[in-house]
Amino acid sequence: MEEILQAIKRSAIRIKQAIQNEDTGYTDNVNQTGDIQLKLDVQSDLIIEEELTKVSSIKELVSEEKEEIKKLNNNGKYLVGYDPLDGSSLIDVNLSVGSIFGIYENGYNGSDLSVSVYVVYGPRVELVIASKASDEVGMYRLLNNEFEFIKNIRLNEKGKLNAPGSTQSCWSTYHKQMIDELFQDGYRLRYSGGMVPDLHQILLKGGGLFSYPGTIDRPEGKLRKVFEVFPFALIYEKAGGASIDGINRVLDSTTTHIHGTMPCFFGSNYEIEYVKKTYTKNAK
Ligand code: P6P
Repeated sequence: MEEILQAIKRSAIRIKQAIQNEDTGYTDNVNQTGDIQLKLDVQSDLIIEEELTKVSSIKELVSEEKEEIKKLNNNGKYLVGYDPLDGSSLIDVNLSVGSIFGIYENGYNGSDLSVSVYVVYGPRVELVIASKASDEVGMYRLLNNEFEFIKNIRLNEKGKLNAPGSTQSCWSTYHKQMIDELFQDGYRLRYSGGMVPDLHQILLKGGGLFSYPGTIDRPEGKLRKVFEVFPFALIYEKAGGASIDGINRVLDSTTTHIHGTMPCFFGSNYEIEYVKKTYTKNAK
């Protein structure tokens, strides 16, 4: 596992340099999710693949930017799913973006997730790691080209931030009422459209709620289970919070398609209980 974490750190340093120096233009390609790929999407994916390919304990890789699974070592123990540059369309307006990694064993269900890592490329480059085997969520910062440990992250039981994603005109009536009630309760709107910085902010500011629900236009939501939702669910649970699909625990969800999506809520316990109560009451 340590070899994988070192490869992720090398990738992050290279991606940071690419973001700062390379072309932010679009390619002519569309990825699995229907997003037009930025040259930086492709380059970040290549960097990660190159670095992870050096690690003999990895059995296979699957990228949000590629349809197929890439087999590496038959005797490898780990399966790595990753989103190389999440929110990349924000780069050309100079907002923060991130890379997300889920390190799985035996399969890609929520219960198979062993370690989560994300990197946020902002004014500073920071990396957060959570493991199924530990209750600590470690935050590291890139200083003099090395990731140095800064602190362990803990969520408060109740927070102050509200990050409501997806198309508001397609929300259910009860979801809209729930979000509005949080704002009436004094929560602050914090939403950039970048999952990694938005979730990083809630973690570091003590808590709140990030939501990307199922909607009329996208009943299964938009965020990808293997590359985005499961990794952040482990991090939020280990930081003392929770993650559900509205009713059920995200990490109890199974994966039928590697690029599958699911509605998701991440937050402090108070807010997640509030979501669960609202959705349970309104379940059909
Ligand atoms: P919306 C970025 O494209 C992304 O995949 C996540 O990083 C982000 O949370 C979400 O989409 C934003 O989606 O529909 O709120 O603009």
